[in-house]
Amino acid sequence: MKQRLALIGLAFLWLLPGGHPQQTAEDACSLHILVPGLKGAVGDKGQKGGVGRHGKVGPIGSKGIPCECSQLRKAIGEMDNQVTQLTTELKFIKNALPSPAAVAGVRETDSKIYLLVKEEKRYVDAQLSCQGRGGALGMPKDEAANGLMAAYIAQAGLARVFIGINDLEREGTFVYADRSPMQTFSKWRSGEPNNAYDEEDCVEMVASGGWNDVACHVTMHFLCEFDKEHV
Ligand code: GN1
Ligand code: CA
Ligand code: CA
Repeated sequence: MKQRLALIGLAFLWLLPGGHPQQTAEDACSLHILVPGLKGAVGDKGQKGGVGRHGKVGPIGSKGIPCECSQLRKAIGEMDNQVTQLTTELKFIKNALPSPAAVAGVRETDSKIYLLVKEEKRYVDAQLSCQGRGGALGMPKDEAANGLMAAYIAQAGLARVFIGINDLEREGTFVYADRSPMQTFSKWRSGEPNNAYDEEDCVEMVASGGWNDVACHVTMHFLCEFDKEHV
């Protein structure tokens, strides 16, 4: 943080009138190049500001002191990326974690964030809760996602959680909560899905990562997932 402030300060110093009297309007460091970027990065209004973008790269200065703009621009670009990442994370924290029942910590991949919610809910209410936080019930679509979710459940000391898979619409045809069809990947436990008592249309994941169809009206903890792009 200190380093970032120092960089912002440095960028401002660079912009102060009279700081570099030798520079001409043609210099690559001219104001219109740097100001938009800085505005976005500093953003005094917070919420709406979003991330600043740099102006177009200007012409290379041909005389006067050697321009350090490429370094500054690189530094600002890096700050820009950090701001983007922090904005995403903050947005997620604000939207997804107001509930004290959410267990400590989340798990993430490059594209998703997973959140285990330690509230016992029926399947539909669990899905609504995830949606209310900006996500959906976790949908393990490959081995990696399934393994990550299973490890998360096990580390939290839970035995089972609802995940986003069901055959509510058509008995025996399981789909993900986003309505996408099951592809080649699945992780049914041996003998599942069995539609026991003729009433199992929702799916739990147990700590070892296996899936079992269960009744949708039972209550249990659940695991939400969030697209990093959309939090
Ligand atoms: C459980 O109630 P029981 O033991 O017959 C489970 C079923 C599984 C079954 C596997 C509510 O059924 O979904 O298919 O074990 N039911 C519940 O043996 O967890
Ligand atoms: Ca069923
Ligand atoms: Ca079952």
